[in-house]
Amino acid sequence: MLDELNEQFGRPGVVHFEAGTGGLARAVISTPAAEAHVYLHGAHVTHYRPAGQEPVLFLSPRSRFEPGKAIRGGVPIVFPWFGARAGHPSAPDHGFARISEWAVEGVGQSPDGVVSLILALQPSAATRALWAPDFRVAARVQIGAELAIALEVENRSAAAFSFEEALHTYLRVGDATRASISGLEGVSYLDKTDGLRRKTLGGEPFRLTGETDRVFLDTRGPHAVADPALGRRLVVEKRASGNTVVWNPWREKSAAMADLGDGQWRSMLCVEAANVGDGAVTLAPGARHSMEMVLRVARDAAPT
Ligand code: TA6
Repeated sequence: MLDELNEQFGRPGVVHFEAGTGGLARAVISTPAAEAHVYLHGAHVTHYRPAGQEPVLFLSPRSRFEPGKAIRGGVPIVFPWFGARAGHPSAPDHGFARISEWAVEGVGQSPDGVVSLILALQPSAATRALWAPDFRVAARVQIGAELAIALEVENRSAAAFSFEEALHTYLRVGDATRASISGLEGVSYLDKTDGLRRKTLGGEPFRLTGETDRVFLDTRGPHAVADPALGRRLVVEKRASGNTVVWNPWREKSAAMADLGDGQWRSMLCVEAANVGDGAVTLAPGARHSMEMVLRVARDAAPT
């Protein structure tokens, strides 16, 4: 399979396909602007490092890389439901997209050097056993001075369907206890650590002080994560996403996560472009919806 992928989509010195961790197939992208890894498993971006910067995405050193299992870190694609699926206790958390094998549909490079990969997921017996509608999901990953991921969902059924989605981005930070997020001031959220109670953030940038699991409502971003430990700010811009999820399991919960490991919680901060809950998307037959997240290291001064 790798030979065929390299024959059809490889670009010498820029994009090649290889067996990655666990033997899972991945695209390795290398340009003067950035490098990245994209696994066909889950269309999962696991690594993105702009030139001259530390990696921007966190990847757990204990992550599993196995068929049917989610990779812990990078940008998991959550579709067609978020979290546990109500009424289906045996359904995989966060849907089946991130544990499915996606097909490479195209690889390109623009004149300015930005590399684009298109991966697609269509129904299989495994997905139909979980979710009946006929669909096509395409992930467009663009690697350059910014990382852009667009998730386009098409309804190929004869009836409308609703879905939830998230780009469950694990940002790499030097120390989550010192980081802060701006762009959420005054935004209401559901607090999953407190019985989904609806609350409103204050007027200051949001600093995490413990386990954090919040679904922010009706926020278009952009959000900026100030990371004084690494002396940088990460900017997350969104398009067609009304929710932002912020998550860090913190000390106790992460110690119980076999694929995360002690202390790793300090190096990660999930800021997720999403459409979930009341923000779920409903598509008429033949309709499409595209949500996008653009991630970059701010060029301005180091955070205060
Ligand atoms: O996005 C936050 C969240 O829904 C948390 O509640 C936590 O479950 C996290 O996702 C990780 O989920 P996972 O299935 O990847 O362990």
